[in-house]
Amino acid sequence: MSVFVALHEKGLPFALSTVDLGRYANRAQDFAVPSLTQRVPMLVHDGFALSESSAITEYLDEVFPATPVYPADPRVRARARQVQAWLRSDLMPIRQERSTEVLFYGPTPTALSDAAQASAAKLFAASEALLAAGSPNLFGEWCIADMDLALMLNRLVLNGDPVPQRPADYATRQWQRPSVQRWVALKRPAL
Ligand SMILES: N[C@@H](CCC(=O)N[C@@H](CS)C(=O)NCC(=O)O)C(=O)O
Repeated sequence: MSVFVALHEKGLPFALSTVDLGRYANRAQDFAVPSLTQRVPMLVHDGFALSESSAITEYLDEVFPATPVYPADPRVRARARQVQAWLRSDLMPIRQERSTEVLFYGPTPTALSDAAQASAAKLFAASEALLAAGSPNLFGEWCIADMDLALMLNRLVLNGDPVPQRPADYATRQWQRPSVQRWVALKRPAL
């Protein structure tokens, strides 16, 4: 999702090709070899293949700098990368109990476990600390880390789980962004 959103924000034309993970298409030679990691997403640009979403969005910003998706200031950019790296490596109970199916197919009635509630408390604390009162974005101008943080928060917001007002409002606003809505509106196979 973050690569798709970054490409749209940057106004770069691209073709989207889906990989059937359920049938292990990521393990087939034509994907496994260029991706190195056998994981989606993978970008192929002029014969250069790259997987891992934040590596891809950082590459895109360096090669196509006209419309950046990362902040310009080194420390603010580092903070944005910190947020992305954290969201990709922590909060596993939320990711398991509120999978992206909640976002793109509908809510689940299962209550959050204690572990997921502890992860949620950590997510809310960081979000409250990062979001200044009334700020629509994390760091002034919108950046790709806004999409990542909103996605994590919306695993809870869109499921109807309790979320403090400021992060909830932020996540709801971020979800309306046209590039994000393009991803939300993509046609998906039935579960
Ligand atoms: N941190 C990686 C996560 C990528 C990832 O977890 N991809 C999953 C699908 S969401 C995948 O390809 N799973 C297949 C597998 O690992 O075999 C990124 O941001 O690109």
